[in-house]
Amino acid sequence: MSQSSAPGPSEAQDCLFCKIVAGDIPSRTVFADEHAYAFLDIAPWHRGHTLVIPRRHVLDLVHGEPALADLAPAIDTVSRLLVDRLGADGLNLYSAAGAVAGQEVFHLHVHLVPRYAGTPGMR
Ligand code: DGP
Repeated sequence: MSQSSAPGPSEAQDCLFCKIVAGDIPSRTVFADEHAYAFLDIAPWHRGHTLVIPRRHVLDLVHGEPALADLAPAIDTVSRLLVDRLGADGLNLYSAAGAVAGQEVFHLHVHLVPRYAGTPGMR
């Protein structure tokens, strides 16, 4: 049982986050490396809420070729950067795989959400 991560042409062309990676839709860059791009979420749950995505189109954590390893260095770097620079007290890491799990944009993304003492729950 295997699934390709290669999208059909229309799937990648229509993908919001592929357009952000390509620079066709503006975003606020937090970090970038060879495999990953990190940018501020447009609707932050808390200050500094950042999305880390693979440059290549992968649907989610469980559909398509595994890509989490591509994101690991960026996740390590951005998590520490957010906490250090923003003075956060902690951080949540979250990723939805599939509409049933709450995924709304179907290009793998990891939410990094800085947390501040005295603020309410995750969303
Ligand atoms: P999810 O619900 O887990 O699929 O998260 C999708 C996130 O993507 C959501 O928190 C809002 C964010 N988002 C949607 N459209 C845009 C956009 O055009 N720019 C940015 N920066 N973030 C977006």
